[in-house]
Amino acid sequence: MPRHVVVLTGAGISAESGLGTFRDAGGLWANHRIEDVATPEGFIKNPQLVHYFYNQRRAELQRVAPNAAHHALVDLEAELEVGMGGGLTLITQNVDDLHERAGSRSVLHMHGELLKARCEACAAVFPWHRDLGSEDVCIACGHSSLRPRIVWFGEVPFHLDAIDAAMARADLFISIGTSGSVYPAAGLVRLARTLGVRTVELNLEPSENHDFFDESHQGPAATIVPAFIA
Ligand code: BJW
Repeated sequence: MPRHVVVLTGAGISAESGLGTFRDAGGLWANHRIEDVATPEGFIKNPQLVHYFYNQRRAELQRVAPNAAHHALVDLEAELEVGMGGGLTLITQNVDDLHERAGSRSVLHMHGELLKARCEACAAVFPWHRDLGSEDVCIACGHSSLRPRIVWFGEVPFHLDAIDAAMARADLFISIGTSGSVYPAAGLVRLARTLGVRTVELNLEPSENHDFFDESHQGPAATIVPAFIA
């Protein structure tokens, strides 16, 4: 029985809650150009469009709830801590807060969080209270340069040191609901293999990294995650 488990989640775990993924048919990238809404250059070019995109996604987030896959990870966390004297490190690429709402206590949001904003002038981070626009002023320094606290392409993801530390002590790595197409997250399975860690993929279909996993289960997350963890 593993004691230290690292779980990496992607958009697929929130799909059955009602949030769209990125690369599936009809996903977010089917309707939006990545360069326009998910790069620093896009934000410089048209901040109102980027704010609109994230304001819409925040509105969607208010209408959804965690599903059985999010809840199963809470159970796993409790089981590892109480029963095994180990722990779970939950790394998510998702910017939604469904893991927290399910009850996960410690979540590493490597691509940022929809419900936070950051000042470009002084880097202060604020909880989101209402929709943002280009005219919004940073409370801490008075500059009007608030941006979503999201990691866009070309920016360095958050929590990389904590992720490396967790991988170094892991004895099981589980990847859930991610296409394995965005780095450095997509490289974690290869790191796990290098470290001799057992690797498991739980996804609707084989991901781009499918061949690197020791074990793979295909199906909707709300079904296969609770089944795997039980
Ligand atoms: C279900 C399901 C169900 C559906 N049940 N499953 C060439 C080679 C290597 C790297 C690069 C390269 N060129 C450029 C790069 C770097 C770049 C990158 O990786 N580009 C690739 C496109 C190649 N990466 C970056 O720029 C990153 N930064 C970086 O590298 O910094 C340099 C650095 C790193 C480390 C140290 C020092 C320096 C930053 C990446 C930022 C990604 N940001 C986004 C958008 C922002 C967040 C937001 O707006 O929400 O993050 S992109 C988007 O993709 C989002 C996601 O988090 C991310 C991953 O997507 P995810 O979660 O995998 O979703 P999908 O849609 O792709 O897949 C869903 C999966 O679920 C599918 O497989 C379905 O089958 C499945 N599914 N329903 C179970 N019900």
